[in-house]
Amino acid sequence: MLDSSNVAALFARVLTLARKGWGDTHPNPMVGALIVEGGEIVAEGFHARAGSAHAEVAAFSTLGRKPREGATLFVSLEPCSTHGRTLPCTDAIVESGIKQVFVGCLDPNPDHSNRGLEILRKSGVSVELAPQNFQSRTTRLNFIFNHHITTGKALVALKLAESMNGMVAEKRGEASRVTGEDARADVMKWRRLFPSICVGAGTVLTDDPQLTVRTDGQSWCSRRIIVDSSLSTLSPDLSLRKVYSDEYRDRTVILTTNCNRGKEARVERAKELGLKLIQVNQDDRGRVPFSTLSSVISDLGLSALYCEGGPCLARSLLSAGQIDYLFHYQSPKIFQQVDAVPGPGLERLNLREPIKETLGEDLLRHGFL
Ligand code: AOF
Ligand code: ZN
Repeated sequence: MLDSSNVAALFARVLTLARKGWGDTHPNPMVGALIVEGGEIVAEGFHARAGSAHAEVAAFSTLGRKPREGATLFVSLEPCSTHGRTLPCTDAIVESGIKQVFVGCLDPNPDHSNRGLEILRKSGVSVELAPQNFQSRTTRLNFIFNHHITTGKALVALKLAESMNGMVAEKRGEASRVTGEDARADVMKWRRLFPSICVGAGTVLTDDPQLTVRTDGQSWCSRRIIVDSSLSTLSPDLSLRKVYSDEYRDRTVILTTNCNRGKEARVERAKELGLKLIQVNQDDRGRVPFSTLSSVISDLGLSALYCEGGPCLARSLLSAGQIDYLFHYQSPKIFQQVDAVPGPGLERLNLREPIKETLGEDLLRHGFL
């Protein structure tokens, strides 16, 4: 018999297994599963990418035989009950003969929610949901999937770091370090999770960022979206920016207006470089309307976008009501120079389901807007 401390430890383990799919499972959720026999874990699995085996099936195939009588399955998400890219996990569980299943949280997918539990129970399987605090943590892990599957829209997140007095840079036109080492490592973690990343033209001109993830000697790049209404980042007198010339240049998409007047040479340069341009109807100020961002991301087949500033992009997105999720890094530094650049005043924004973390000397609060 499993007591409550065993159950808690096994739930913690399935969550760790689920996280192995971090950033690789879109548009699917991260899911972990394990099989226990006689109080011991005998097999583990996780969902590695959409189209590949679901976590439960991965655990069964690691086991490589029928589970013994009295075996228990732990899975971080309610087992699916329909035929999607893969067969229903509820079938696999019933066929395996397992009679006890612990489930981390319900699947918000309207096709599955509660259905998986019902099917299992009707088939004589005892099903238990995790304690409420664990359900909340497990649900939160898949905040991108949850938003996408319930709204049908891509989740748009904004990341911005501000000094204690609400500045985003010490001096206009110069890249400055607002946060420390730990906060920057944290940004890498979120970049790795999101299937696409976005910056405005100003950031590309000033910082020439790569927007890649560099950890443990490995490098990785999501789809890079550059919002540049006038294609200023492709001005012929400008040296080629890294996002247009590095090894991941085919991952870069430039979002601009469909009005080519005055920027013919820049459009030509984009074509010569083989860069992908997405041209949308301009707004009354001749700019890319931010209301198009979420649908542009969805049209690219992506479920979420991580916007990394700068302050102009942040301000425009916030005032257009386009941000679903905010990552607000707060540094204890104070930028007092007269030419310090003020942020959009994130402090005043209330977040739903906020999470607060300490990262070295900085703070991060993140949550839904
Ligand atoms: C599970 N275990 O490991 C995952 C589940 O297209 P498919 O067949 O991959 O199905 C995707 C749906 O299945 C997805 O929307 C979500 O509801 C569920 N994901 N379910 O039992 C898993 N990844
Ligand atoms: Zn499944």
